Amino acid sequence: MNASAHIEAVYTEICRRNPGEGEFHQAAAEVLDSLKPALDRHPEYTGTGILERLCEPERQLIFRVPWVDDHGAVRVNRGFRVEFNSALGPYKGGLRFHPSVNLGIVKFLGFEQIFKNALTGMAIGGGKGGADFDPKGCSDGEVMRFCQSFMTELHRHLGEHTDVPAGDIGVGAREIGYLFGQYKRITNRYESGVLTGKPVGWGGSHVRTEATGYGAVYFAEAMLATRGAGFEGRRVVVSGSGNVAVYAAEKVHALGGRVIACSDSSGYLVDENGIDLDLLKDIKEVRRARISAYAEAKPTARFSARGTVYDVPCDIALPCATQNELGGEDAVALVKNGVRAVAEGANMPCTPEAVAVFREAGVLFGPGKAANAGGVATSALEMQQNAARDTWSFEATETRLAAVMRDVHRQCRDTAEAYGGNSEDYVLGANVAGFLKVAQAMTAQGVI
Ligand code: NDP
Ligand code: 2IT
Repeated sequence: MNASAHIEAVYTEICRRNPGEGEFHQAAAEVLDSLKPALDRHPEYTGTGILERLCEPERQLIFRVPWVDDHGAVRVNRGFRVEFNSALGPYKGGLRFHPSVNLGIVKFLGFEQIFKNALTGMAIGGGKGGADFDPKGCSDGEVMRFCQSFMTELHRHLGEHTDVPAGDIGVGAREIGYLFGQYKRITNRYESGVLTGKPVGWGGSHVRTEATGYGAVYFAEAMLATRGAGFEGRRVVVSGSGNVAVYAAEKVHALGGRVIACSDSSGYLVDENGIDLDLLKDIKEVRRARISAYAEAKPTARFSARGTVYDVPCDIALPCATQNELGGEDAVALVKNGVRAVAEGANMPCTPEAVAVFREAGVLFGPGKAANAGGVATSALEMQQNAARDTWSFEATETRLAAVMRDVHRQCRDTAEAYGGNSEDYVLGANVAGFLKVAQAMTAQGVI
């Protein structure tokens, strides 16, 4: 079978075998569409079921999570962990707590994670998990009881050499703390490396909180540098106002750019003076409130519940909220307003239509599996520190993160050049570079 027919057959089988999992189909199509030149050059991967095995998770767990709310009512959520691929190391990837979570979303995230983790050059496989639990409006006690129930089931599948979760949407240091406490209690083991994103002070790594956002900006900086440009004096729009968005904005400001807009699921905020990050952090991290509170506190800012953050003219856009949040029309608006670069801090925030618009217009586009790899890379640095019972300084850790992001950027360009002839095709470069590392390891480990 030739490469195109093979890819087509694998994709058809994914859709047949995983009905209704639209996000997983989308993520798989995005990777498969890039792989023809890799399969043409490596025919050995066509006859050995590499693609078929890559697209079928090694293990998928779905479990009941019962918990008692503050009114004494029993609530039931659904928990997931998809252990997708362990060719390069223990399953590694975050947990997402959001009402929209379902198996297809966890699978798309786990699939992306395989290639992202490969690009980091660290010894980590791919996995993802979560629950359709909505922490918004829950008390700390409710979140703790939920996390304890979630871990009561999940603990048997985890381990520092087996599967190492971390945060994602709705899961930050508070949740990781509760999850770790319950794991320790059930197993009677202080196994630091079983979860990453722990608070600094008892096993967490400096820079993990900042890493995804900082890393996305380093990646965008590297892309811009290839065209002799940078962040200095640039108008930047960031979507979301969570962990990734806030620290992306912080690094943009450190590099001399100005973040003039951000958002949450209730609307978007424009502050032409540059978003005041101390105020934003207080609203989102301390008060856990909505961004509309920012406009109430700052008369220079404007909050809008209608339209999107991408309507705001900018030079650089950093989508840092969630999947498929930036569609074709948003991309057209960005291009019309002169956007030069887009780097995905979130996982798959740009729809295929949006990516096509950027490609057509020659806009630099950094796909999430490359641009947001700094978070999981720093998780791997946390695992290294835990294994050595060591703590590195903020500066030393950030230097490592910056080096990883430069290397991911270089791999994307070199691979895109070698397999497609256009070094600016970061989508092709990221997909092929990640795929080749995993395929080599899978081949060496036999049919498993
Ligand atoms: P947070 O929960 O800290 O923040 C998420 C932000 O996105 C919030 O502002 C939230 O708004 C917004 N958002 C979430 N879901 C939706 C939705 N359905 N519609 C509109 N807005 C939404 O999550 P993170 O910052 O950690 O994650 C953001 C993205 O980055 C995700 O795609 C995640 O997978 C990805 N990522 C995260 C990494 C990490 O280290 N945390 C690493 C790599 C990627 P609201 O509060 O109103 O819900
Ligand atoms: O999407 C991601 O890379 C994450 N949510 C971080 C995963 C991790 O293990 O740090």
